Amino acid sequence: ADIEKTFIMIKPDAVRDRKTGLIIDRIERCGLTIEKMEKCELDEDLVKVHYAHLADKPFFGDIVDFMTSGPVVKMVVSGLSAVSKMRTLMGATNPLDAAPGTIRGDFANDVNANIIHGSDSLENAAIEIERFFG
Ligand code: DAT
Ligand code: MG
Repeated sequence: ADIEKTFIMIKPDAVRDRKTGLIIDRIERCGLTIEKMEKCELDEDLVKVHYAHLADKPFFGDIVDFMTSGPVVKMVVSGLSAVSKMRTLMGATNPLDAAPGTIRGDFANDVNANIIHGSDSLENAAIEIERFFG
């Protein structure tokens, strides 16, 4: 396994509900390292670029509204197989399908407001780190 960097974002629902610390604890317990972290608000254009792969879906407007509804905490997380390890730790996109013990399985109730984002490939991780941290 290689040391990788991935882009993680704690979404507005989790920040609002003060789950940031609990989520960071789970990430660090996996042996992963927080390299960068910043609380910020996203503008609509950035959200639209980030979720461009879903632009033709009927729920695209809901994603944009939700992701601009309050501050997020964006991070660069590093470690062995960080991309796939974070995807496993997060659980399935739809919390109904997310296993207990995963972040979404334990904290999320809504497919749109699903607590956390994590890059889905090493290639996208590099693109997303550049997009959000420049
Ligand atoms: P993931 O966030 O697991 O990478 P994705 O990239 O397919 O999943 O979707 C991005 C976000 O869009 C997801 O975290 C929540 C929202 N979303 C996806 N499918 C949805 C659906 N069927 N209804 C509402 N929101 C959805
Ligand atoms: Mg995705």
